[in-house]
Amino acid sequence: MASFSSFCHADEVLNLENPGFEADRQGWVWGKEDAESELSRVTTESAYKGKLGLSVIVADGEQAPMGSSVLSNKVPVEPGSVYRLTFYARSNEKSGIGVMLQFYNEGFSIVGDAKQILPMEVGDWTEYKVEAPAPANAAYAAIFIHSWSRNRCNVDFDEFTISKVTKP
Ligand SMILES: [Ca+2]
Repeated sequence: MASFSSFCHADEVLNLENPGFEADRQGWVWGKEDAESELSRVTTESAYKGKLGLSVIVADGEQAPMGSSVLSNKVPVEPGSVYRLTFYARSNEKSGIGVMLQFYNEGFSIVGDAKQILPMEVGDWTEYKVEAPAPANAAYAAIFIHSWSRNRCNVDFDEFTISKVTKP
């Protein structure tokens, strides 16, 4: 059954599709308004590693009341286990945006989340980490990259991971 050695304490990296945007938008789902307004785009200028990364730009006065929204594919999780989201982000302007580790049940309804809100200041590439236990009714986890309505935003993202944290 378990092929995992009990002596192995390495965290288990889950199978996110296209976590560094090297395959453009493959595996990620754009919210309707974001797709229409092109707030989030895969560009060469927003790469931290490889050739491509995700750029989220919301200008002052942008007509995007829902804000930007990009969702990863859903990966299976085990209730009670702790999961860690990591990613790199660079804020080119003061920006109102956050990244969520979301948990879903078997019916794909959200049953919990943990947020990393980026500091509202200009900053170079920084690694961010968020950890949370999967709720008792969780079946999947996904990453949601979301700016708030009418907040100005200019942030680059790359190199997302979700890992199952193995406590020694
Ligand atoms: Ca990349």
